[in-house]
Amino acid sequence: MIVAEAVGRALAACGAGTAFGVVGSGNFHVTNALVAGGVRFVAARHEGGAATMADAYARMSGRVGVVSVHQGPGLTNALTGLTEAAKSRTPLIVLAGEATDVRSNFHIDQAALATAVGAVAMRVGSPEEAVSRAAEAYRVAVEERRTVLLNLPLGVQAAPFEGSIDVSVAAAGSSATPPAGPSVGPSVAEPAEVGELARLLGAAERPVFIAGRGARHARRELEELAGRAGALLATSAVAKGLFRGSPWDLDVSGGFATPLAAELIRGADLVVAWGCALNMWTTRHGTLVSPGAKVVKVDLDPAAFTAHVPADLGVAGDVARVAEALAARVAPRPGYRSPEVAARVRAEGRWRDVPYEDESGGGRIDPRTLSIGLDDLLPRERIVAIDSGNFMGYPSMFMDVPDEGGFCFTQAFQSIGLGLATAIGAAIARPDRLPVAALGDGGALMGIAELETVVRLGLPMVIVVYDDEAYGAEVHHFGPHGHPLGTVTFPPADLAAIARGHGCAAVTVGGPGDLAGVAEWVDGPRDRPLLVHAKVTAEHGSWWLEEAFKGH
Ligand SMILES: Cc1ncc(C[n+]2csc(CCOP(=O)(O)OP(=O)(O)O)c2C)c(N)n1
Ligand SMILES: [Mg+2]
Repeated sequence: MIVAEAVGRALAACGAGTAFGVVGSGNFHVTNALVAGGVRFVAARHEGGAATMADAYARMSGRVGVVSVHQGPGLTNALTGLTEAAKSRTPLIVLAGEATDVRSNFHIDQAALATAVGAVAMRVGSPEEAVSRAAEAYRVAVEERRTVLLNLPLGVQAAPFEGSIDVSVAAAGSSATPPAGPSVGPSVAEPAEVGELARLLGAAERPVFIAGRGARHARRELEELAGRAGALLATSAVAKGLFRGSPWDLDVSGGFATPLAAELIRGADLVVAWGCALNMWTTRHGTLVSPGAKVVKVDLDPAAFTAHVPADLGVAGDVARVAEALAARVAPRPGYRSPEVAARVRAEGRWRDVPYEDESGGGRIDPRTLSIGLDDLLPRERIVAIDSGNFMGYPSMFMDVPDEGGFCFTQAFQSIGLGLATAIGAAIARPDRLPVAALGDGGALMGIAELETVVRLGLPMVIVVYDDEAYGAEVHHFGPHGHPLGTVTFPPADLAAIARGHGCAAVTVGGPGDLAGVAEWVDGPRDRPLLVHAKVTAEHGSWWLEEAFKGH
């Protein structure tokens, strides 16, 4: 066995989930060893796609994602996706060949590159540390929720490996730092802050809980506590769906919030953010939190307490455990949960309940009508992935998801072009659900290298392209000021024909009547992915986009 094989075998033995990559000479042996160790490998067509697939897979499966790339350009191609993962604290391991000879065409400072985008850089520096480094990379990914680059120098990779692949011994012997937080460590010791939060919950008339990424595992505990405290429930965009089915679910807080959700959150006298930093998106630049409201944050990372909308009280700990500890200490009270509020949530709690004037016409469909139509047609058991751009709010707001495992939102780096690969990774994590990718024409064409991957893997995916023949975000940003728009507008492209060329089914939608083609696919064998090329109306920009531009 050579070192590359030992690393692959060791990661497989650690329990690594699916691996994604583009194989070249520098990651050939390590990838094959992963496969020999029982890890599924998905070949992407671009390393950027592989990184995003692994990120989405890890988010939706709860397992460590692995990315396998060639040295140099293999890694640079992956960088945007890796940055998104690192910013989102996704547990990911990137295996990269490394040309350490500065005269090599493939040479770059890979460790510096990883560090620059927020990932952790490690290296297998000798055959002796092949297994211990792999085990340490795995531990840091899981326990510290980091994206870890494990560099595999070409010379070391090829050297013979004599040791054993016992990762339990290797992990115990590594110079590991302690785990990052109580989700993997001891239980919450009920610090004074828990008592103070119990007091605040016991006194609040109109409490609202906003759950973020750090609360996606804690629905039961949060619903139990919210029930006692009379709290209404909302989420950040990444945790969309967490409280689906609860009569007190306000859905997403922030730019995507319904008018009713915005009104009720603004009316809160206590906002408790659970694993949620209350950033500008979740709070509309702070305006959703009333100046008179007390703000509490419960988070593994105390740095969150002062970030964005600052907390009056911070409780360090795992969300589920803190909520559990509190439930025993809060006496049941009605709080915000009046019959009037219940009736309003029933009647106005979803975007599709909000009246609007359908602007479809002239061979183009109103993106709201498109999204509602798809919401009606597509099976409920779905997993929705959204790219970035002006269009992004339409599917986020009008397409329902069954729970927090039904929405995958890779938006921490705000890159366009990640949507299709996000949907692939999510689909692999949740084969029981219909994957839906919602893309703009710009993001779709940027990420289109992976369309072949969707077809090759036989994923029953619905890819919806909101085509305005433009970088709509830029058009609506600069157009109103009279700037020339030639750099951000494009001639029509026949995306349906491109999709058919790859082996997809495709339907072009220029009005509500054309959605019949989607219904036909849904009722058929679904043996090929479907691309819905929707020519959307684009007279004006979206309200969430105006929010976005305030943050530039
Ligand atoms: C990688 C990357 N390049 C450029 C941008 C700037 N940008 C933000 S939205 C956008 C337009 C996206 O166009 P499209 O996917 O068609 O969506 P639309 O805005 O038209 O709805 C661009 C270029 C970005 N966020 N990420
Ligand atoms: Mg566009």
